[in-house]
Amino acid sequence: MERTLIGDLGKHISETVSISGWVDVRRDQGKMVFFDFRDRSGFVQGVVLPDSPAMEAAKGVRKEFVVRVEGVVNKRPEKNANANARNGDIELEVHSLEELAAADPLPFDMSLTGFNLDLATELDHRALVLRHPRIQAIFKVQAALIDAFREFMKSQDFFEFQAPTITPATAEGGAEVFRVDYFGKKAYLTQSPQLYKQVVMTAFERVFSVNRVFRAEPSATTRHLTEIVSLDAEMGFIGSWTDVRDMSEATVRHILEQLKARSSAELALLGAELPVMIEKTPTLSLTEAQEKIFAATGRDVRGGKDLNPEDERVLCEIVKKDTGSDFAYVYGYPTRQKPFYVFPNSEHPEFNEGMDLLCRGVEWLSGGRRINDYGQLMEHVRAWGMDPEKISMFLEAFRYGAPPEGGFALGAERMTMQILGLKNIREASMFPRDMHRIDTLLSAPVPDDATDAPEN
Ligand code: AMO
Repeated sequence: MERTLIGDLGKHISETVSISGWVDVRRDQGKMVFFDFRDRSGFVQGVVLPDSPAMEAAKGVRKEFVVRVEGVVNKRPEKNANANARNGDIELEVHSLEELAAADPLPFDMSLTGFNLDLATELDHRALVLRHPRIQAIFKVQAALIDAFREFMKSQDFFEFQAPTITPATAEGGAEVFRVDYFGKKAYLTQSPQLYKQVVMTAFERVFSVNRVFRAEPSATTRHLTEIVSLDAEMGFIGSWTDVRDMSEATVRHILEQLKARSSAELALLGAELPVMIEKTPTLSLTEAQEKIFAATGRDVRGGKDLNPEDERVLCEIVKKDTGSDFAYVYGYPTRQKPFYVFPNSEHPEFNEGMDLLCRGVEWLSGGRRINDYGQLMEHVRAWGMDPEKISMFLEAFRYGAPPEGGFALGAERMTMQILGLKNIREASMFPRDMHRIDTLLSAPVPDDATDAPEN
């Protein structure tokens, strides 16, 4: 008999069906055995009656056994129906139960209500924990978020390209970079597709990419990973950096709208509330932001090069109180603090036309206008002490005519974490990499002959 998905059983009342899935729960009640079966589409209760030919098999089946079950879909009597559960009004009367795979006893409680692990245990057991609906909900929301990004970019005529991971130079500068031994030569894992998206923009005008990028963050914070999914965009023929801001705002707005439309069940399961984006997201210069923080807290951060995490948190609170917005743009950072490609303001070249988007106290996005004039770019390359040879491909694109342009990047895990109110960004990464973990803890013994043990 062909497999019916559990989520579709409601359409098969009084029919004999075959389902396949896992045993989520097993309850023995007198001479009857009750199960909750689970597949990718949902849950259903199954009952094995005392005289059922499946009783013998049912006795040997425990949680997480993989089974094929045949039975009749019955409406549950009114008094036994559970209006809050999907399929709560039906039940499968089991006639045959075939074991497809056995399972060891679970190392912890995986039930809907009893599941409550600390983060370290959760990550140590990611392979198993991924089966839990709460954990699945996190990654379903993340997948919907990435889909929505892609769709919006395409709707705005952006071209998707694949950026390389192994690069000859670092785009973002700084020491936070993983070195690769590339046939005896030095190379790096990409920190950002920045230089590539700019190059591709000079041919395709509007481009985007969904990539993995790597940051050798030497600290263990709740908002940093060493491997992240970066949602990148770059666009030519802008009039001002505000065109980039507006495009990024429209992108985030679309993502939020799509999550509201498509992910309401997951958001409800996780008790998450989408952040509020008002009609025009407040935009402050760094100087204005610092003034506001000083006025509200008495903490004098004026003249600082950047906002620290505490400043970002306070600023978001101020903006929320004043405008109702959970979002705020901050622009105009000191030129020398940022990468060489960022465009300096024409009137005040000591400040650039780069921006960040903050939400609920955390940075979601960076971007802004870039230098497109070849001469100016070369001046910055020299002033930033970079080797033009190493970025010769990038420079060539600008030497032969590039329009005024800008772009932005969103961190998928940061967004997921903030939207869902997760306490730690590791919860928003299916297989998080941080200073101490590559699936298993790095302190775990490494075989003596391992030549590729991580150094970072
Ligand atoms: P930036 O370095 O700010 O900008 O990165 C863009 C966004 O990526 C996310 N992010 C991180 N998330 C988790 N852990 C990390 N270690 C981490 N680092 C960054 C954040 C951040 O806002 N080339 C520029 C983008 C541009 O100008 O287009 C860049 O990479 O959400």
